[in-house]
Amino acid sequence: MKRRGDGWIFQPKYETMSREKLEKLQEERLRKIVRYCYERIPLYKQKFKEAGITPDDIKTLEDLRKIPFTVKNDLRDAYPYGMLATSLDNVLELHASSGTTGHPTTCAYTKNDFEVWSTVMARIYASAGARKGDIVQNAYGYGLFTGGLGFHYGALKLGVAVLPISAGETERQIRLAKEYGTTILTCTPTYAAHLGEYAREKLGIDPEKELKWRIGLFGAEAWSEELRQRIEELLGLEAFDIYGLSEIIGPGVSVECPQHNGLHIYEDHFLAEVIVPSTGELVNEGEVGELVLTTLTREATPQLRFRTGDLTKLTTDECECGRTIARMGRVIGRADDMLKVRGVKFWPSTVEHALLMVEGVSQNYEIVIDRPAELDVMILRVEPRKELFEKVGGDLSKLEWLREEISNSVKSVTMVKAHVELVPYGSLPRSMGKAKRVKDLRKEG
Ligand code: DLL
Repeated sequence: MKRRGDGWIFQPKYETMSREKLEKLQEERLRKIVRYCYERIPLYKQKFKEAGITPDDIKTLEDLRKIPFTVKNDLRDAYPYGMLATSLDNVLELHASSGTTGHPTTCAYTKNDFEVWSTVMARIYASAGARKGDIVQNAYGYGLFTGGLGFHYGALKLGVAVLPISAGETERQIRLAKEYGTTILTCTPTYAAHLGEYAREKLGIDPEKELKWRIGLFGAEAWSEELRQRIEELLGLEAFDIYGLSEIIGPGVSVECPQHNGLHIYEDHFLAEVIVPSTGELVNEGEVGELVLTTLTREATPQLRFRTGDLTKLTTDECECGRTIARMGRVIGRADDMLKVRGVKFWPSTVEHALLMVEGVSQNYEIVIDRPAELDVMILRVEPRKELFEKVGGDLSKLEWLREEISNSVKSVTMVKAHVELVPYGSLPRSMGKAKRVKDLRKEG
């Protein structure tokens, strides 16, 4: 995949302002939002009281550290309207984020929140090189999931056409992509890979030659650099990593520029810190920890020091694209998704990295952790690439060498010896949204 590098900057005023000016702006906004939250949301008043502080104690960016963290459970306890900072008359849209546990939290938007959301999403499209004349095929799910509407509003703001197809109906996705000549694909990375496979294998369409997709904006789940390469090969487009979460804004917190060297955070709206999860202390710049975000401009459901659970690192080093805003690294995973097998800790994305480094392995895999007796076992079910599977006539016993290579790669990267099972190409479930690749049978009893 050739990098095109034609990304541009939608709002240079905010994306390239000097760090000094930016910090001044953040400080002003911080003082304002802190008072706003304190006066309007009982939970914050109570947290401030417990910490022995008032909004007057928060004057500089350093003072932020005095504010207690907000965690997902705070939002769940306040469901449905306890975290709302404005009266319902000012709310234009409500989203309920269900998360994996099923306890919902509310994310609400005022008119101004829409303006912010659509603007940061327009910045994201521009960063990847979207221009008037482009057509976005928005294959994120529409509905309470924030992906579909977030990408929709951003396209409208930028003035590019959007095909609101939502997730699923894979054959129709490819057909419409061809008929309408859509140029930008937005969906989860897992679904992007599936679309590529499906087009090639079921419909005999080579997306690189027969479709016009040139940009992909993929996020909502952790994915590896190796998967990016696979997707770019399968679809013939340039793939950008985009990050966000419902509680903060939806998609729109950060995105890669054409340098593909970290995701630029829109720091005029979202103040980022990285902490050691166990102690809450700040890590040094460049060290991995849990991302904590404060919304500087959100009106309906603002958050102070919200613990995202996502592990990443931050850098404020200058980027060649000209943006001065900080960059976060690709998200490794969520603190609560970390796997612990026989005492060794690692993330599913590390397993993906180890798997996809092996030539001949497809991006379709499943991680099963079990404890049949005393010891944990990690079983990896992996599909070989289609060409290879067909070459051996579907006889997986002829791919013993591949099984061994996978096992060695995973062992050297995670330090855990996995039991690798090769399974027929096409046999594992394909996902249209956020993939569930890990089955921890220890937890299921
Ligand atoms: O997934 C927002 C989004 C939609 C982002 C579309 C990008 C594209 P939630 O459903 O609230 O919101 O889930 C948020 O998803 O805390 C991360 O754990 C994970 N996540 C989101 N983007 C990425 C990414 C949307 N680029 C949760 N890499 C977050 C890794 C991601 N994980």
